[in-house]
Amino acid sequence: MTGTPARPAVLGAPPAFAEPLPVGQLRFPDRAAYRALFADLFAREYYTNQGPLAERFEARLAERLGVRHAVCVTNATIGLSMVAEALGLRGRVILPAFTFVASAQSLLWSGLEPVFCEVDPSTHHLDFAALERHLADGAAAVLAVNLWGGTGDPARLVALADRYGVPVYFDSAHAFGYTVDGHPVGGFGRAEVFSFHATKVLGAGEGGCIATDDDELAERLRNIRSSYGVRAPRAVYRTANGRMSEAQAGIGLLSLDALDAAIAHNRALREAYRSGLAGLPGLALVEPNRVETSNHQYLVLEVGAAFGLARDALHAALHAENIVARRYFHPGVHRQPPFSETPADLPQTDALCARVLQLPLGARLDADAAGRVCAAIRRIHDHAAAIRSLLGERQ
Ligand code: T4K
Repeated sequence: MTGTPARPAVLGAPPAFAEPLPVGQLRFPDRAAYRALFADLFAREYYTNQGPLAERFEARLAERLGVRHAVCVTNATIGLSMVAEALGLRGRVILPAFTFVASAQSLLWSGLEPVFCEVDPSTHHLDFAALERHLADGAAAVLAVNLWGGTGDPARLVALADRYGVPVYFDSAHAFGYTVDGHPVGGFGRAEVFSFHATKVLGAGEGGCIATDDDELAERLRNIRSSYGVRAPRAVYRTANGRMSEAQAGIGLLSLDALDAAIAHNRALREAYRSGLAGLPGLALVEPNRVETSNHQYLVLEVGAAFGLARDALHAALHAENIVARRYFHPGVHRQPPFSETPADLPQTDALCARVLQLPLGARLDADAAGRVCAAIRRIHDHAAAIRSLLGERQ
């Protein structure tokens, strides 16, 4: 770690951090608990196929999410494809383009046609008027995405789609631990799919789960996943080998024990960022939309003209400080292959993709480090004119 340079690193000062500080600060379980877990796993010589850890993890997830079924899977992407298969979807599925590419890729693997819908720039979630226009054109389903510790209005969304007889399911990869309208996120629509990727608030190394209150859908999902864990056989057209291993489930259980502490840590960091960025023009901290309780897993900024630098210039200047901010999601999925061949016309999504920036958050960061990220941003702002001319000359 270096001292506090008066100038930003992009103009030649030493970087604010000696080592790269990534956005995803992984949480590792207590080492002793981790060793005991793996000692037990090796002693039992049972690695996968709905073992006791996977069973226990599913029961605890269902309880925490307030749903009848949590079906654990290898990762969220395969979970999304499994839901599409279990619902028997064919044809067009409406989803936002302001999402991680996996949301749309899950549809391609299922032979479905993504129809990209505008998002509301004030919520970052599906725009209801645009959604209704797409519903009127006909669709097999809506795949809504919960982002940034927040959600759209899931009850309103499901009620709107119901009027058109269209099922809704949710990509809730970001959404573990929220409550909205007095309910944990997990029970809205036909199913919700969570990710336990290493960078998520609840990590299992890799992994995910499908939450649903629908007994029949859950049985179909268990049959699609693999023969192990099936409670009642169902004739399914395609299977997915989407099992969760015992190692994943074990890490997931340890992470679940630490979840509330992780959320409290995130909340404290958010407050540190809020006070560190206070008064800086042109920067808005995105608040978790519509929820009563958030997991605060993503720290999202919107960069406006008053900051003095465009989002991409701030991104480059932060990288020079070893602050590895990310432009989630840039470009929008409609501008990524193969969709970029005939990109949908989504001006609100494009504008949003051009101004959002994620800052580091998570286990390795403390309030002091968050303060130093904010101080670096302040220095960058103070030298905006010099940085503009430097980056302009380079381009
Ligand atoms: N839907 C949505 C809305 C999603 O955001 C995602 C995934 C999915 C669906 C699909 O879920 P899964 O099928 O993955 O379960 C990351 C994550 O890989 C991805 O899970 C996440 N969303 C997306 C928003 O971000 P990358 O390519 O930017 O992540 P990556 O691996 O570069 O990690 C970010 C940073 O974290 C790295 O720069 C370094 C640090 N890191 C990461 C890992 C994995 C570490 O220090 N150690 C590690 O082990 O996509």
